[in-house]
Amino acid sequence: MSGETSNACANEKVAFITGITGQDGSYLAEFLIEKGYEVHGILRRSSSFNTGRIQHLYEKPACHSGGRMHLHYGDLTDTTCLISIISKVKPKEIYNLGAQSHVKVSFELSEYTAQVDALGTLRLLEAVRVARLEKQTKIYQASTSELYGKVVEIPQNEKTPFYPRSPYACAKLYGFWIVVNYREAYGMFACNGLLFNHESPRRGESFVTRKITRGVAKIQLGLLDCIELGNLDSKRDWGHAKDYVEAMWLMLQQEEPEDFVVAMGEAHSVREFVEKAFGHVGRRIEWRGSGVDETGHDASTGQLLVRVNPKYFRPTEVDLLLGDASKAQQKLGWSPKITFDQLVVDMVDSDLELMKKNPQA
Ligand code: NDP
Ligand code: GDR
Repeated sequence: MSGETSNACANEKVAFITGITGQDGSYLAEFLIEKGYEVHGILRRSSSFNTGRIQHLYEKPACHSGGRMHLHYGDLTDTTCLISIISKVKPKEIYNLGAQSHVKVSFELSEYTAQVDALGTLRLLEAVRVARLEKQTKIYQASTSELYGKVVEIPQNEKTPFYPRSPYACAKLYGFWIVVNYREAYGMFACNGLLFNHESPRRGESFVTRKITRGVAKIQLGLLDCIELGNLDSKRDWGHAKDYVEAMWLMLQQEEPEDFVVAMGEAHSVREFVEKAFGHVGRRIEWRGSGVDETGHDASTGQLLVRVNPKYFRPTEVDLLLGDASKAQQKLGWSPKITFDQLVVDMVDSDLELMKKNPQA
């Protein structure tokens, strides 16, 4: 933990990441350090360690002792700390990835989600203004395909109208528009990345892809009987987080601030993800029943592997997300390197390795 002040002047490569301890923040920190940046991030106070995803960076002398990575206690609900850190660090680039990012949880924690995801974005923009950095600091806002919500048009691009379907998406809608407003009102270089779902072995355990790959690994090792899931029919455009953090950086390297969709351009159902993940360990799923009574079985042995549990259903669901990333491909020169099939394999293999080392994980 470091409260050290940056020695770098405003012209050097200095980045500030909110959400550095999360999936994307950890990959982005790696990516930026690799590019020679000094990276600062905020760390939330918690009763147990929450630095698991960046521990390897923190322990690397080149990143830490060499002054390449600095963590500051902070929170997007605390204006004073944001002003203080930003004034001190004077980042050239800010990546606002910090959020209560779980859609289902946002129905239970709706006000808190708005505090962090909506007002947190406003606090950050204001902190940049208070520090008088609005003309020199570029800002990336983690916007989301969840803004499209109820299907209005397929595929979804930068011009598709929004129809949010959760407190999370409504909070992120405010974040999107306040970024656009500050860009227009104060000439700030602020961009929204409309990123579709992206996953990895570092994905939080309660998101559906990771829940499935952990479940497959545990079942294979005899540590679990069956995976309980919610809506198997919803479709997502899933990519790999490693590819998506590059798009964030590219947005801030442009001459003009603009908003971009980042997606693979293919949609797969949750059911299909389950089939691919079990397929990778040599098991074919046979589906029986329908709706809340649907179950998935090993086609050879009949063993029950998947069961629907309505407790995982959402009050309002997003049925289909499919992105059109043509603008990012043309203007940023961005294209994904990791396919959907490779993503599934990466996650299952990683969870198998993890569970073998530590069955309690
Ligand atoms: P994670 O849930 O993995 O990480 C969220 C990060 O935000 C964590 O570092 C978390 O800290 C931090 N955080 C939570 N609450 C606060 C707070 N009050 N103040 C400061 N930081 C906070 O999310 P991802 O890495 O997957 O996503 C990154 C961002 O991108 C999020 O804003 C998400 O909404 C958005 N997004 C994600 C997509 C995806 O598919 N992954 C797609 C589109 C957008 P801690 O570790 O302490 O919990
Ligand atoms: P999402 O991701 O809501 O798209 O938000 P999540 O993995 O939670 O859900 C994807 C779809 O799977 C269905 N589903 C389940 N989901 C979870 N979590 N658990 C289950 O057991 C389950 N069973 C079925 C869901 O109903 C849904 O349709 C993610 C987050 O990263 C957001 O922060 C981000 O903005 C969006 O992706 C783009």
